[in-house]
Amino acid sequence: MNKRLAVLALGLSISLFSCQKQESQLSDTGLIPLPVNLTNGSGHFELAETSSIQLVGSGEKLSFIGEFLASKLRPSTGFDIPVGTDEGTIVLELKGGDSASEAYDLVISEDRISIQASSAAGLFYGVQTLIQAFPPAILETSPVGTALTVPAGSISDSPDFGYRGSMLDVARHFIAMEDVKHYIDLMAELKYNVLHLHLTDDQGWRIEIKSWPKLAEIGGSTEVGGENGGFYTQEEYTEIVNYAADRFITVIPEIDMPGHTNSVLASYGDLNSGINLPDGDTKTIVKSIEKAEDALGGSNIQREAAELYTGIEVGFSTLDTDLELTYQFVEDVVRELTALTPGPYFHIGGDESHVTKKDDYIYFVERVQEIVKNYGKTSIGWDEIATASLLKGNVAQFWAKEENAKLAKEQGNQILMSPAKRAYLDMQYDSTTRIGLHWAAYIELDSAYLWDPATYADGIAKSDILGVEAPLWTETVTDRDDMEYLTFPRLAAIAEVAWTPSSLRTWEGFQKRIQIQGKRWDIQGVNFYKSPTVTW
Ligand code: TNX
Repeated sequence: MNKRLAVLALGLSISLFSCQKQESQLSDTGLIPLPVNLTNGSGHFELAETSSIQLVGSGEKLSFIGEFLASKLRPSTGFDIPVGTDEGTIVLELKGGDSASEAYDLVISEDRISIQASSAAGLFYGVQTLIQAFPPAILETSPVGTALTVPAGSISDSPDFGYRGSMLDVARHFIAMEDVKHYIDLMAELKYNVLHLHLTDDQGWRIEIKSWPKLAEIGGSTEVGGENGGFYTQEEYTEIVNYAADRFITVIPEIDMPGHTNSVLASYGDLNSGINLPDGDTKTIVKSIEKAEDALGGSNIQREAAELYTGIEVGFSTLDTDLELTYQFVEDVVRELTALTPGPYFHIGGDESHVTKKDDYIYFVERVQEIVKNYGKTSIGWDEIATASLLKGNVAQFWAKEENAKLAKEQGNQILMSPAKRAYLDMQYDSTTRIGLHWAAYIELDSAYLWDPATYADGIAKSDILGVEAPLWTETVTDRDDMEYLTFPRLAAIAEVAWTPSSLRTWEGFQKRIQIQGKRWDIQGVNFYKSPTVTW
């Protein structure tokens, strides 16, 4: 053997040897949220021309999940990956048992992968974990030409909180249906199960209401900054609800009231008891009718529509809580929207009603809760609603005031945790972030990750908590790029806060795994923030 050949052979054997030694472990594949139990095995499973998916059990959802997995494995492998009931190499089994459980078991051996769950949701989460356990290249949209393998091992997993949500404010800037679907896909990968749509605010009304058509036509016509806005027809809303449901995500619609209602008051003058005085910019000031009458010497004030509002101030508008028509309006909206919404919840807003008198606010919230209940749904509202007397089972969404969370707890109601200082996706990462607000905090990735819902608020224990939700307010968010930039990677951090018990979570562990998640987002073209707290 000549010298060059010998060196080459040596090099080859070293690299072969190190290849074997470095075979990655299941625990190193960058799983987010971190599974509760994971055991590494030896060897790996490799996708091949002969790979197929076998469905065991029954139901429409089962075949959807099988096809969903196949659709993720086909493009990058170029293999057929048929789905059926014949014996296959990847077995998805829907067992009998607790259909409310979101748990799953995933076992990967050299020649077979098995995912078992007693609910379709659990099976879907097992599938999401399996996809993450492959190298990021599995997400490529054309054949990669290299072996795609997953390390052997087993996982037994279930979530810490049953409500794992994110909110999109589609009111300040309208978010097109295709972008909402895209967001749902990215949420599903992280095992979120609730999408809260903030459908209305001062700057826009985004859902068609057939009995009050001007809400969408006029109230939906603009957005922050004065561009054209938009709204979802009832058919489009249903399409979003169904798209989310296929991915085991429940949509919760929010109609924010009695404050944050300028778009309503601009659509129907009959609902507007204030006089609206533009104060030099586009801001509308609403005053009570009595005050206006006083000021004008008791003359009869004509109700007239407010001006559309395109700024970002909060807290200046209110529905008239003494006006019967207000409750007719609320009931019509609740009736139409609950009929389109299969999930158990209806969000009534209730935040920052700074120009509603306290007693009026309480009266309004209590009356609206009854309306929602009459249509078979449970109300959720921002934490201020706990100043009213809450119906049994209703939920207060904590965002700012611990006193309000405590009021809810004292009434025996549960709390949804969205502390603005940790979970608000619209907060800037630091003072240089090109978009976002910072009234609550700057939220770097570690800050979004390093908190525990069960100890965050004094006096609020784990048993008081329904779950966790990360809201994206969109005052500064104008398109998909902006949405992705503020949301990722923090949405992954909050996913783990909601899914993985805090005793199992470490920042160092998350740092390593999120780096791999970044490779997945790169392949998917997601414009995520390259936080300096991570080596990407
Ligand atoms: C507060 S959070 C609001 C929203 C704003 C958000 C901006 C809450 C219930 N109300 O109206 O969009 O701050 O961060």
